[in-house]
Amino acid sequence: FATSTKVNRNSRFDSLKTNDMEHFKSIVGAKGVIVDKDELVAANTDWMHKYQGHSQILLRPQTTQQVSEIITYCNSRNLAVVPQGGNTGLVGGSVPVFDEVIVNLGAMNKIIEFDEVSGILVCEAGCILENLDNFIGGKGFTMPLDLGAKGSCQIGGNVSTNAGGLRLLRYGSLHGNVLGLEVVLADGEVVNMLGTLVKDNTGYDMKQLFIGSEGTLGVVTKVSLLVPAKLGSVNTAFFACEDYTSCQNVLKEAKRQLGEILSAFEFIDRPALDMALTHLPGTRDPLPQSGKNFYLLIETTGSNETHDKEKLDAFLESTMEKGFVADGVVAQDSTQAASFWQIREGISEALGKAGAVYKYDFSLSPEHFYKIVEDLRDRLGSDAVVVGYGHLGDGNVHLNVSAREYKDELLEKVEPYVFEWVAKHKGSVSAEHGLGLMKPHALHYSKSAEAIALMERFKALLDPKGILNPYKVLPGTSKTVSTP
Ligand code: FAD
Ligand code: 2HG
Ligand code: ZN
Repeated sequence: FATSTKVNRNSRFDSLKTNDMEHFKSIVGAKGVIVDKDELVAANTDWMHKYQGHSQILLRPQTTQQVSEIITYCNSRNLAVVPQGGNTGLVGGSVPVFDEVIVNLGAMNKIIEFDEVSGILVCEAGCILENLDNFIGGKGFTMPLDLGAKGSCQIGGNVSTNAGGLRLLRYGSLHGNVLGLEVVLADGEVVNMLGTLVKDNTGYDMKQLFIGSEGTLGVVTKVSLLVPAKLGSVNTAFFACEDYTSCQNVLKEAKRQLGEILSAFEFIDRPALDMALTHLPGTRDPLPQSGKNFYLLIETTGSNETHDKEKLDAFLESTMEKGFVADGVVAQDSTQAASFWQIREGISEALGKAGAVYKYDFSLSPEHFYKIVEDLRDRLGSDAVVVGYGHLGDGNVHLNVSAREYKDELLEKVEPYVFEWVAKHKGSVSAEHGLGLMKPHALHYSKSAEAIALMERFKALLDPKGILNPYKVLPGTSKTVSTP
């Protein structure tokens, strides 16, 4: 295990006692209190196997009332808590750092209601994203977000990280799609903000504070969402480009030529493609003859198959004529389309198989999106493989550094270099994965000292004892750090 953030256990928190176990059993029943070693190892370990906590207990509440009773008790006993969903987070936020009580929402997985006219879904926080998509898919709708972790991540985790994903370009962020939340605060109070209205300007929009707060301000127990209609015509293409400037030109053209049917615009550089081809069984290079360094996965979603397919074919032709695209293929069926997506969605898994990986998730202007990858590659030379991929349509680059093993000397060459680079070019040190345990110390690269101080005031107001997901998100030292 290798973490870049070193923190000390806060002595303000008490440790778990036998009496606590008994009390938790009285709330969630014996079945809801997990102390099995294997289950605890899994819940203490993050998806990358990079962060590991030492919690002795995992609780599985089945109702909001139980969550409230758990949190009320933990607050009174000074026991720190980690809210946990599918544990697919990529910044060490979903696992304990020390012995925090893990509260996993997985047993709260009921769909409460779905309105087939408005497309408004209300469900419990522990519903798995893919299950929700399958449920509403049968009724002609689709979830507004899609990501590689859809088979395990929970909607409460998605909301708490403000997950972006592969179709944000089309459907927008959860700050727009979430209509309401039910949240349990650090003192156990249940706050009902579970509105089901698209428009509601009555007072402050308090739910927004919890979207992306990574479990530090409250436990999300229910979610209400506006979901779009599932359209019948989906077309997918894989393009190869000579250079990065061409990729930008293709994006400019896509916005105009594909316009309202554009649903994904994903970028993959050659080393990222090679990672997938090397480590994911069954993958094949979609354009084996091209041998280029830059690839784009473009998807359209619309309602008229003939019209949409014609548009995408014409788009490929015109971007090739203009010299922006060197080679391209439009998927002939859903199997071929799935094979393109398997590559794009599988890059994280492939990197995990390749060895140690340092992950960065930056927002940058299109001009700087790839420059950071090139600069870091030059800087590291043969010390590591630097790959670049991500959501080019949203200006979100996933810069990953792959090495045989975790080494402090390598990390010191990467950080703070990349954070300083991003700050200098007015980007964000986290576009979508959040800060978790990995990046609280880097928050100041993207937010002013005043903004961080205001965040700390909200935290102190909502969680005065700091029991909710301690050591995560906020640096706790904002008064001493200076803005870049
Ligand atoms: P967890 O990992 O369990 O938790 C994440 C954070 O939310 C933690 O801080 C946790 O404390 C908190 N939390 C979880 N549930 C609750 C709750 N009910 N109430 C309060 N706090 C809670 N992210 C993107 O944005 N875009 C992507 O494209 C994307 N792709 C991914 C692909 C893969 C293969 C993987 C492994 C991850 C990917 N992610 C992506 C990371 C992403 O953050 C998560 O997959 C997802 O949003 C987390 O949901 P989860 O249920 O697993 O939450
Ligand atoms: C993606 O877009 C995810 O595939 C994961 O956000 C990115 O692993 C990563 O760095
Ligand atoms: Zn992503």
